[in-house]
Amino acid sequence: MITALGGGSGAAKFLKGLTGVISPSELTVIVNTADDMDIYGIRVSPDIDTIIYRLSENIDEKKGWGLRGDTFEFLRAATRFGFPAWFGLGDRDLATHLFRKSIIDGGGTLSESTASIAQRFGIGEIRILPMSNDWIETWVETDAGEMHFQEYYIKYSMRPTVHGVNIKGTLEASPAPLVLESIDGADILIICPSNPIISIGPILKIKGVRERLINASGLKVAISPLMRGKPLKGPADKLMKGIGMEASSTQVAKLYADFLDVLIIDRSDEREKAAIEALGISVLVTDTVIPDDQSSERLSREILHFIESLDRTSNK
Ligand code: FO1
Repeated sequence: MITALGGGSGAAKFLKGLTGVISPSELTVIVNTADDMDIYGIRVSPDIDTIIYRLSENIDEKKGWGLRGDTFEFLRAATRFGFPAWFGLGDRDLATHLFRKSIIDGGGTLSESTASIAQRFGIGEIRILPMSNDWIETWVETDAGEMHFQEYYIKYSMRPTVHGVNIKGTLEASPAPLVLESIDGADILIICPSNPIISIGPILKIKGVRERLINASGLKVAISPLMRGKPLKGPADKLMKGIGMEASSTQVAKLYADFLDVLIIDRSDEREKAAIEALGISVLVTDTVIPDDQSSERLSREILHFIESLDRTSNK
């Protein structure tokens, strides 16, 4: 059994390759929900949808989110009534959100709606678990005031300078069903190449998750989302620097050092290998750029082979 923890587009691309090299029924994904947001009276869950759309091959490849071929007529019509139009809610995507809303308004949970949506997109054999069914939202403090992460990321295109990140609701939130069990029961735990602050960070803040990871018997592996201090997409470096951290693979290793066994870094960060190994973490240096399914499958195959080589040496 493999349990992966991840967020949006980077995690989805990695997981798409992983499901090409292992049986999907062996995979559990614990997904970040701190990007969730209420808009037009609908609760959207971008990271869950991005993973389901990518794994079911319905993603809009160009954007990296939303449904392929989607249109935005609702959004255009909504502006007539003064609705905000900065969040690209597609017409087909809207059906997913309304279905999720119908389950939750009917007394169901985000876990149940996620399992049902995955089922209807034909990937029900993969267990996709929200990290929690409770309200959690990421807000960023910027020189333009405090705002929801999505507003910072989309409406203001990450232009405002970030001074702080508040992941609201994690203290009160409980792990969703099967989350802790899927950490305990995993042979391998993979931290996907997602933003360590707002995609992986919130999952690690959920009650019990971090200590289960520390005590889990499975091998814990992470893929750094940074190359020469930059992510392929998104604000990871801006947020890390905004809260006074270095934006580097070494810094990522330090954030996970209390549970991590292996960190996968890109060749462009090879010079950081020794500093990361000094933290007691094994390092695999390879090409972590995964623009398509075959490069993503190659990365997963390399990681699984590296893990087997570790097992062989450790069993000696
Ligand atoms: N990202 C954008 O850059 N612009 C958008 O308009 C946008 C709309 C959107 C709608 C639904 C959805 O599930 C995701 C969407 N995303 C958009 C991506 C989203 O902001 C990111 O995937 C995550 O929140 C960050 O990982």
